[in-house]
Amino acid sequence: MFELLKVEARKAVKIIDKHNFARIFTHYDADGISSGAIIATALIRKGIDFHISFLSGLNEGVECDGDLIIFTDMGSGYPDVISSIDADVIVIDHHYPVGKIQPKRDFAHVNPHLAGLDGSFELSASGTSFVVAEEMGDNYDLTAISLLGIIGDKQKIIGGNAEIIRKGIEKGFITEKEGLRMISGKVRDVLRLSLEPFLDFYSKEEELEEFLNRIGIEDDKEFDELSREEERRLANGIALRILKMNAYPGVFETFMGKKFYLREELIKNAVMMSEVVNATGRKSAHSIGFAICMRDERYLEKGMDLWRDFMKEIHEEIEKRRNDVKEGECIRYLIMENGSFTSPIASVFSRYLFSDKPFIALNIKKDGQVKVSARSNPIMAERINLADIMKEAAEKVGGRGGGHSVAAGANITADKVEEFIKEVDRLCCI
Ligand SMILES: [Mn+2]
Repeated sequence: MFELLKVEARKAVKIIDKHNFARIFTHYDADGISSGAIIATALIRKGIDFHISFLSGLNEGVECDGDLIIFTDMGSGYPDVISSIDADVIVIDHHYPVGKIQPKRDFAHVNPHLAGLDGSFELSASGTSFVVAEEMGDNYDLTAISLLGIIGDKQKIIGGNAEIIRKGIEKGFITEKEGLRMISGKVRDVLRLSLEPFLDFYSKEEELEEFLNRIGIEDDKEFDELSREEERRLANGIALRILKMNAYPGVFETFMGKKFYLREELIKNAVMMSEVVNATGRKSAHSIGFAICMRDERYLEKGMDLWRDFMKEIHEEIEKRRNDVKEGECIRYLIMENGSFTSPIASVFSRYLFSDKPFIALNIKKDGQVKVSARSNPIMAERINLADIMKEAAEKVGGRGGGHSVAAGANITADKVEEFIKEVDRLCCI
């Protein structure tokens, strides 16, 4: 199924082979960090040096040093930035391509959307990076790392993703088990801290105790050591709780069914590793997540600490902000000033607490810039494409926007917030 994508991947490898140094720029989330780690590992194995940087986006352009620039999990949405680079360039991305890239030198654009594949749900940037790595040598162990981006971007285990996981299982680097695809730890901590699913137990200790009593599971048992029968009872309890929350029913497939363990990695539970890597990115400690993906044990403990801090902060932020959500005609939105973690908050709110309309989170930063995260779900996406809406509404107020149909973003300025929201609401009503 990757044939067309592989043609472009081979073109990328040909370009790589001309160089002995690569400058990598990647996105700072779990998909971006794992994509960067996959390409970096494949380069090292070919004796090619690299220097990697983690970016939140390409809005401010990028300072390129070197003769070979590789972008992962970004680039497809910024044809002007890519076209302006005077070096060989490779873009490995799964965001919907916009405009036309006019490269100055050698160029390869490895993107599932350009190869007849679905990049929104069926192939992540990390999976696309693996397709390139596979063309570079015996890199099957990296299937495990690509799983982190698949989970981090909440993609589905179908299509290209399923194909890569199947390869990882076949080569023995990934094991698959029936069960709940959730984080590791004591049952009580997992249920309190989990964001996928979000169970709303964070400061409801008594409710949690009662919940566990009712289904007959001890709260200090290790989640990964539950018997199948216990896990089945827990799954039922969780399903009921989520249904009562008014969550989007499609959330179930992100955590029910199969769980994955990674043979060679520092963290065995794939969801846990994805979350730890994601947390390091959100806490501006990307290199720690990157080092964990590169199997450098020295950074594991620091990564776990960052994850615990991140969990605490995000749950506190959720509790603080949930009463500030406003309702428009066809959207719900939240305006924060100097808030933290705009996009994870938008994910939890849109999937679990306010799932009936597209959800827009706006974070006004001190410098007057506003980061916007927009979220919907596949049912709404049949009618409205948030990537288009973010682009159109942002451009109307002099900003930029884009992304995926169900998860998009924009950057605007603080004085335009009201006008922007009105325009987004109008576009979502059409
Ligand atoms: Mn991604």
